[in-house]
Amino acid sequence: MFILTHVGYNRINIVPHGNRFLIGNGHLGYRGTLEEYQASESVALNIVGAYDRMGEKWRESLNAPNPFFVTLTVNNEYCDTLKKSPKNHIQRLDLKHGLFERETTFKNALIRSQRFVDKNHVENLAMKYEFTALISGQATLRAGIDHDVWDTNGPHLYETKVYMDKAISYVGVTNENQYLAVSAIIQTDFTDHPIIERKEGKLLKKFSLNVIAGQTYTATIFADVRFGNSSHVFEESEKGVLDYASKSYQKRLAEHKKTWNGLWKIADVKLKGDKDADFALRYSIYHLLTLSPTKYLTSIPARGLSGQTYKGAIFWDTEIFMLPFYHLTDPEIAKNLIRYRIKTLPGAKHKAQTFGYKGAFYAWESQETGEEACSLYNVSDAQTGKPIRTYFADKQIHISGDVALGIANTYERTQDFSLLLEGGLQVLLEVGKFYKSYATFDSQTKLYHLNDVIGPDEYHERVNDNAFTNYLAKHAAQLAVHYGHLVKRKEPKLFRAIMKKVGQKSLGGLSFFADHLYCPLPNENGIIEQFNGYFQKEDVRVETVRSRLKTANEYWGGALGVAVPTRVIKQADVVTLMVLFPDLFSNATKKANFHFYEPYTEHGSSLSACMYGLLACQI
Ligand code: IFM
Repeated sequence: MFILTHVGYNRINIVPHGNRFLIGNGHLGYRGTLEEYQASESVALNIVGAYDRMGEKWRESLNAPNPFFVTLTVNNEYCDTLKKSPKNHIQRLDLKHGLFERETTFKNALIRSQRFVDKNHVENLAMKYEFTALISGQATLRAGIDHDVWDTNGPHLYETKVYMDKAISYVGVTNENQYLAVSAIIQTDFTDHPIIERKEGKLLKKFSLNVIAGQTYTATIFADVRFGNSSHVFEESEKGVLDYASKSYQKRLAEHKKTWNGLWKIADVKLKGDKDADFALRYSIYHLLTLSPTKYLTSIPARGLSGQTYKGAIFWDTEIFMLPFYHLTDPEIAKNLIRYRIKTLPGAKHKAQTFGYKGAFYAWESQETGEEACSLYNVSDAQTGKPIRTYFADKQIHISGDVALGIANTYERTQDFSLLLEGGLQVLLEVGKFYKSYATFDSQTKLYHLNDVIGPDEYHERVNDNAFTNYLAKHAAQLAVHYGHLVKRKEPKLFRAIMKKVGQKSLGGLSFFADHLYCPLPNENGIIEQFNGYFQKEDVRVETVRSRLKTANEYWGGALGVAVPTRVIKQADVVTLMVLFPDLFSNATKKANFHFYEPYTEHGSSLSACMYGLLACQI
């Protein structure tokens, strides 16, 4: 099954359906909203790699003005879900072809629309909007660009110019002096003498037409979105939309579908015997296919292309949770995701320096340059609204190891040696250097420790020797040594040049570090302690901790959260370690840890159940 369908209309679904019916092409994401929706309904056309900061607020990804805004009245009766309850409503997402469709019946008209974000032309999107008159009379259709954009921490865009020529275009400048241009061409199959209307943040063409009951009228909209540091983005966008609209909607759609068919030929997985699981898996694959960046050197934000939640930033989610999919389906995409980390190495080095360390400390939340985008006060108190200091940016040091693992796994999958030569090895060495500089050496035991960290379980901050982090850091240092020797053997001259860049004479120091970094072993019950002192925490289960909440949205972590004094954890931690390094642990150890940690796990992140699932499969 490739179709997600929802029948019936309820305003309660406006926001969740925006996410569920999302379409995208790795560069642009368009939420599954209806044409009559506006900022208050969280309409968003999200652009990957485009960010802006408004004043002291969080720097976040940009939502572009919406080129698919359409409203309709027939005989002065609104055909608009926000103003009139529809008689019927069906919304569909065709996963096979990245297509959104709606069909809504009002008293006076039946509206059908279909849209796609073009997989072959990443700056373009197209929509066919048609209505069948159910009564003869007078219709008014308004279509165009809605530039009253929904922002979490905006406003980000200030109008610099609007153009009304062959195309209608809106050009805005951001707080950071970047330009964003959206151009749209509206073609209709009815007599077309529109009036230009500018009101309430919209740039519209108003079409008035006499309609006959039973007849269908179609408007096709082609759009182009550009972002860049010069106002020339307008010319690019105008030219872009003219080129794009030079082929018919059907032709563009056919080409788009062909590309999607090709992607599914490689990526589809069928589960026999469980229809729901089969669909859920396919639905996840669909989202991964909408996310692959093909043209620009960007990566994949944690919330995909759905909007500004998590600031459009890139987390460890990409390397650990998504990259394996691209290894299997599209190694070129996988390599680009790695190249993004190579490109952002200067940001990681800068962060390490800022925090007083050496090497590369990757941003917990990374944007286009790799500078840290994670705020020091990332959550707020549910009762008082006051900001709570979180240490994600400062202490979640496993991010650098996640990047290192991503590089090594991608190299192993692709055997593309250029990845190592063109920055991959340098990143590995800088990551090793970072961990060594972070670690404390105990001269009595001759062991290194990684103190004051946060593991994947974010509820326990500033802990010592988090097992996941230590094993990963050890492995990262081993990778640097291993690939260092490989490059030295194959390309000695280049190896010397890379070592010079990193400021290291030999691999001996990293090798010693890897051999002497403390990694906790299973105890007599086969359990690896999540961090030093975890077993001493209060032994209560998730439900008990939940019952202690005073407010529904209260944060369980931070300094005072309900989970902090207990064994209750946010997400898979030791379990993730075992999934990533399956050969290091026996099946009995995996089983013991699965059963030990699961009752303590809140699964407060979508990164949790999947790891338990994977470990269950291994077991
Ligand atoms: O990276 C995750 C983190 O592990 C848990 N909080 C949300 C982040 C983004 O998905």
